[in-house]
Amino acid sequence: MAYETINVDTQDHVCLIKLNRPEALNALNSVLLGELCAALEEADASDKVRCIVLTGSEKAFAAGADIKEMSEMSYVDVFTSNLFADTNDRISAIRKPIIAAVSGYALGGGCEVAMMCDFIIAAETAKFGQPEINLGVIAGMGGTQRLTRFVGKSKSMDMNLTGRFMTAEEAERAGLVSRVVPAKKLIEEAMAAANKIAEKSVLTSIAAKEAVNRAYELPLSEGMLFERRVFHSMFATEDQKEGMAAFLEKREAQFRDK
Ligand code: CO8
Repeated sequence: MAYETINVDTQDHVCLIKLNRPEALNALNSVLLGELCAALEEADASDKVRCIVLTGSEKAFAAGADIKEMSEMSYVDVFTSNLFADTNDRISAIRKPIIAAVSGYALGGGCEVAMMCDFIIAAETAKFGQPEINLGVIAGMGGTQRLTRFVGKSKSMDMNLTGRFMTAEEAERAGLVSRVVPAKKLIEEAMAAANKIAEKSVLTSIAAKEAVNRAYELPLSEGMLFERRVFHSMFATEDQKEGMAAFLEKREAQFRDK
């Protein structure tokens, strides 16, 4: 499909989606959000794609929701359209792993979209923030919820109340990002991680993602039960037989997603 505000490039088993509104630092307008969700859903449904990488430009992953588009909306407009609910629901429903590769600004909705991905690899230049408070609003798509789960109450309050930006180093220390890499190596490192994931069975990638995400929804005993049941179910797959046989035979496993 041809898109206006994103570029999509599938290499081997990895789909690289690049946000592309350079004139507005990749601000998330309704066209971009619709295209992003459609591209993610297309990758999720593809037999070829086994992992997705989402990135922006060197200067900005995304500088937030498009303020120009929102500024004149009324309460009735945003309430009746349930603004941004659809984006959250559609991105959260993607089953294959998504890595956010963040360089430059990831602010407001940009930080929130990055947090909807499964993990974040940040360039040294990355800056994360929830500056909505400066605009007379609060975060609307996870900035008070997901960020708090990542970094804890104190730092989340600091970010949401002051609107200050966090460096990549601080974000790694706080547990928001999984690793920080030199800016020039960001895509290379994210693609290498995605290719590593793409070597596994899609069945186990999806199962692992579902199980980790349950940790945010369930009490420990229920989460442990969910994990154990999913673990048990893996023994019904050919890939479990192949993975364990390959280990014992000292060879690389050839997973077939069965
Ligand atoms: N919306 C619309 N346009 C933007 C945005 C934005 N969020 N951010 C930057 N731009 C535009 C600027 O207006 C400017 O356009 P123009 O050249 O036509 O004037 C262009 O991008 C370049 O920006 P700057 O000149 O400001 O670049 P600087 O390098 O000087 O500053 C900053 C970069 C610090 C990132 C600055 O642009 C900035 O503060 N941007 C706004 C950040 C912000 O407040 N983000 C939060 C937005 S609200 C939000 O995200 C609500 C989330 C709700 C859920 C969303 C779900 C998707």
